[in-house]
Amino acid sequence: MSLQLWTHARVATLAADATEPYGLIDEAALVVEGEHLLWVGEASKIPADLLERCDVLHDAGGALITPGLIDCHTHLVYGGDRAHEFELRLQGASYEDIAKAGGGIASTVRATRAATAAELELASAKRLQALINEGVTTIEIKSGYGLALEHERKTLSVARALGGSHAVDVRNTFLGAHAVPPEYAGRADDYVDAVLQMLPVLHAEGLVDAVDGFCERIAFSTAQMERVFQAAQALGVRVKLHAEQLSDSGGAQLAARYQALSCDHLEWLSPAGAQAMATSGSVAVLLPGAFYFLRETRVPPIELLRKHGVPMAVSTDCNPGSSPCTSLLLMLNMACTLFRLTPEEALAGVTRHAAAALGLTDRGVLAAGQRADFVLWDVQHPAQLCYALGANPRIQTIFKGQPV
Ligand code: DI6
Ligand code: FE
Repeated sequence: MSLQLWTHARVATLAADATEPYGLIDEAALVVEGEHLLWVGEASKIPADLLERCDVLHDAGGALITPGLIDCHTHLVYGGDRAHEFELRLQGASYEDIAKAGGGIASTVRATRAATAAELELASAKRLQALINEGVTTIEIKSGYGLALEHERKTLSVARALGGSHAVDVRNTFLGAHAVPPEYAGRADDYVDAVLQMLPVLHAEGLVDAVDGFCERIAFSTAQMERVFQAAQALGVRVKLHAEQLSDSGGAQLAARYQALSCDHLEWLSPAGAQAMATSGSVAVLLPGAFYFLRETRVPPIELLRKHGVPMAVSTDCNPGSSPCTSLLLMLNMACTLFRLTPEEALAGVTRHAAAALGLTDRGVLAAGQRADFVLWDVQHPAQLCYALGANPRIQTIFKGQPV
């Protein structure tokens, strides 16, 4: 098989065991075989026999190379938009007020149900392309605006189709337990029964890679979420949870008992919740876009997460209500500015730890055996990716060994 050699690059491997910050290697080289990396290190140390076999040569022109970015928490496939609610909030209504008055998630459910699969795909492809333009090579997409079998199926099928038509890997998450749909108003437990019926059907159709829920006083209780987690566990599907976003409901402890891949948001995470996450190995997915857009004032307990060694990921939470955001680079800046992550933590949060939040072990760092998903950037140092606001210094993306 032909081998590709990339030279004249600075590489930030983001490897967990690296001795240099960001795993930086000056004058680095990468050897790609097919869809995977065969060798990564200092150019001067490439074994001679390997160098001899490289028949396709690329000059990175001094670019910084990072792993392909991973957006591990999005609700990218939805109908309509919520700009009108943005206006209402600027007149003083709160996110919870709007949700209680039948707006919020419910209004996006109406628009998503009304849209055809083709319409949803067209609208969502624009958002996906914006993320790809910033170097995203893996993205998680949740359902949760259909809330009925045919519409959850439509959403998850559109997500799969987007993965097929774009140079990006899509991981599907079933978020049937996102909100109680209007036809179940006042009957949340009955709706959970319906979710338990949808899950095995969608799973059998190959549409579900993970299961998520919104555990919050305006959504589902821990007892209701536990029923969904039991059903996921019975199918061997990993779980995640929107937990402690608006209040401390003990969702993190529940999720930890089910070895959740991640708990997400976490503004109200308690010490006991952080301890539970550390024990279960769950990733803390931080969503500064939602924090910013909802003008939250309570920052996730970063120091507590550090103290317990809980890995932190960073994501857009791309959704029409609380984070209409299609820039993962902007989230890098906000994670640092708003949450006080170091740039190295933030970058690990969109690479290595984001992979872990999706249960993926073959990407997120640049090392032999990993997928050849990487990005060339027109910057000198990785901190510049976090420092700039609204810049996109991407030069080129390589996805599964091939230029995008
Ligand atoms: N938490 C969020 O921030 C989004 N979903 C969730 O469970 C918001 C969804 C929306 O407002 O449409
Ligand atoms: Fe979310």
